[in-house]
Amino acid sequence: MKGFSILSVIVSVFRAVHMEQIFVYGTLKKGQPNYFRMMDPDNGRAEFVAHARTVEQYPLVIATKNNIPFLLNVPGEGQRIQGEIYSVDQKMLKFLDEFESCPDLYQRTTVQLEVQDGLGEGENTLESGSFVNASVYSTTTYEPEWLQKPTYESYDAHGDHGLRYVRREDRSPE
Ligand code: PCA
Repeated sequence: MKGFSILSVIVSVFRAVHMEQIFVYGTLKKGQPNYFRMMDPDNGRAEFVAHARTVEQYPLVIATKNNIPFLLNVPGEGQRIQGEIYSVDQKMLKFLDEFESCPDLYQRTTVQLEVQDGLGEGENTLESGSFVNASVYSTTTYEPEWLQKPTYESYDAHGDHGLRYVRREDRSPE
């Protein structure tokens, strides 16, 4: 049916232009404490695109009494950061902005990435070795002492650092 296929092309183009690529480096990564929130269809849609690392170096530190990971928006310091690119719809983006207390705690900025593998499918394919821009929850509103903290290339909530991430639900009031 011709009419139906034109409609499905329109729908997929509409969807594609309303998707946003985000780079996650912390608790939203696969295997990390908040990954399930991105996979919950009630929050919107998120599709894995590729592993990637930042072109520039940034300090990725673990801070606050809740041991939250932060990519400090200080390019040139720290390390090239490992993470994952996801294609998310507007509903998921809105959910993540709220969940990450953006723009109070984190600010959504643009980061340049080198793609490490291209596991995504269809419109989400990115070639290994290619460079793309994506949104990232980084921060410019950090405490000056955070610049003295150890930096990590790849965040793992269960890493040797022993700084246990306190989930939002388990935090004590400020
Ligand atoms: N969540 C976002 C920012 C830091 C965090 O824990 C992420 O994983 O990219």
